[in-house]
Amino acid sequence: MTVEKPEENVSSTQEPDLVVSAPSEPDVPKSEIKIIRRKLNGYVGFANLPKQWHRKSIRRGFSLNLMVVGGRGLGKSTLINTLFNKELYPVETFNKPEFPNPEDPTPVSVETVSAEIEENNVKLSLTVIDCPGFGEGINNTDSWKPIVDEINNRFDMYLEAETKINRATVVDNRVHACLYFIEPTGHSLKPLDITFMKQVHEKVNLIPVIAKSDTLTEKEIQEFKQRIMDDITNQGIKLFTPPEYDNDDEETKVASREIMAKAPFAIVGSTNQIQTPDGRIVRGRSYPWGIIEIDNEDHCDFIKLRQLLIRNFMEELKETTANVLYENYRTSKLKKLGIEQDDSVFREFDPVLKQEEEKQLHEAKLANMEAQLRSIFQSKVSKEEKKLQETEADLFAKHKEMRDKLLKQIKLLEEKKRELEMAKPIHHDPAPLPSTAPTKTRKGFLR
Ligand SMILES: Nc1nc2c(ncn2[C@@H]2O[C@H](COP(=O)(O)OP(=O)(O)OP(=O)(O)O)[C@@H](O)[C@H]2O)c(=O)[nH]1
Ligand SMILES: [Mg+2]
Repeated sequence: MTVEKPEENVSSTQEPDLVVSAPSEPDVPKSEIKIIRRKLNGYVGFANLPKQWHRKSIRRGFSLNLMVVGGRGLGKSTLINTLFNKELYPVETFNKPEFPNPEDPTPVSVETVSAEIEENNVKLSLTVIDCPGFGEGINNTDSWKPIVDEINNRFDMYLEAETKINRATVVDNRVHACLYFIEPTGHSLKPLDITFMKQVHEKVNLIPVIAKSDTLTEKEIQEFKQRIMDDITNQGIKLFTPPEYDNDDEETKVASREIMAKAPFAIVGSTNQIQTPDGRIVRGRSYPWGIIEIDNEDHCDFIKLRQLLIRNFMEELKETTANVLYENYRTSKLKKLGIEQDDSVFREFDPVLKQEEEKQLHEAKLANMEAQLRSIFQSKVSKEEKKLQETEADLFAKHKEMRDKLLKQIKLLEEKKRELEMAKPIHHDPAPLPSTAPTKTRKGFLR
């Protein structure tokens, strides 16, 4: 077993890019927060991450889905064979009529070829999506439709797989790049070229190439390229452009600009090995006037196209497909289905705002509690009041009853008294009654 030796000298030999944010001060705007780059005191281990990534990538392997579109016999299959240095397509031109009958065109179809290729233990699972029949009819106005359908279907399949509960086995069948073959007429783009590119440029990484550029002179190629690019710009057609990152070194930036300066790539395809006059064995095409070398940058743009597709930007092609093209498709598709995203859910977390929200929530809760208590108190008070009123009425009734009773008794007693006085016999009393006021009164009373 091999044990990786910790690179103890990391801190002394190179400065790891550890980014530490200064403790955040509440009133300092984000842009003014200082970023401090610190040297590590010892080996931590994350410098090993690229190695881990590398091992994982090797284990998993890579994949690319490449679409080729262009008129019949423009060298699409040959270019694929040349790019991957493998006979993915048996070149079977002999069986095909040179000039297909435009009266009876075969409808545009989609043919897929897959191959597992390996280079220095790195596996690439390659899928080539060919669209035979494109541009072969008299009326080609709808030639692009089956191709756009194919791109959309692949997006739909991915969207469906992605929305399933089990997403462990989502296979990426999306089209990562589309090589569009322009006929080497030397004039300018045809209406079908423009229509096709306009239909697909927002769904796929579009890479136009000038097919069989060995049929044009160097000067013709330059002029043709210029006219094509003018048309592309005027029509607002977007071509794949590798993104530039701030931390890219100058060399990478220059290389990427050099590659893109060659668009549309003037290519020549051939898997034939031929011998040059100086004795070298090269892939190329031989003519009475000389040899065109495929892998020679002075002869054609094949090398630059290969750098773009395979050596430098394959991952960028896939990332742009996933993060830009597919995302746009997905958003507009879901919108059409009436599914809108509630962005407030993803609102950035702001502690001040959060605190304010919590305060408001708390205050509302308090107010609610207060209202509840007040209503309970009110109902208790009115209950007591009612009770008191009832007792008062009761007392009043009792009082009235007693008074009535008493009045009745008084009446009875007075009546009895009168009766008694009436019943008293009248006789002359020899002793005269004292002449006092009460007697007078009594006399009067009796009268
Ligand atoms: N001069 C020249 N001929 C080429 C080039 N590439 C391919 N050819 C030839 O063109 C013919 C057609 O090539 P293919 O690769 O079969 O073309 P294709 O576009 O796949 O054709 P279809 O699949 O029928 O549409 C073959 O005879 C090739 O040898 C090239 O760059 N220059
Ligand atoms: Mg072919």
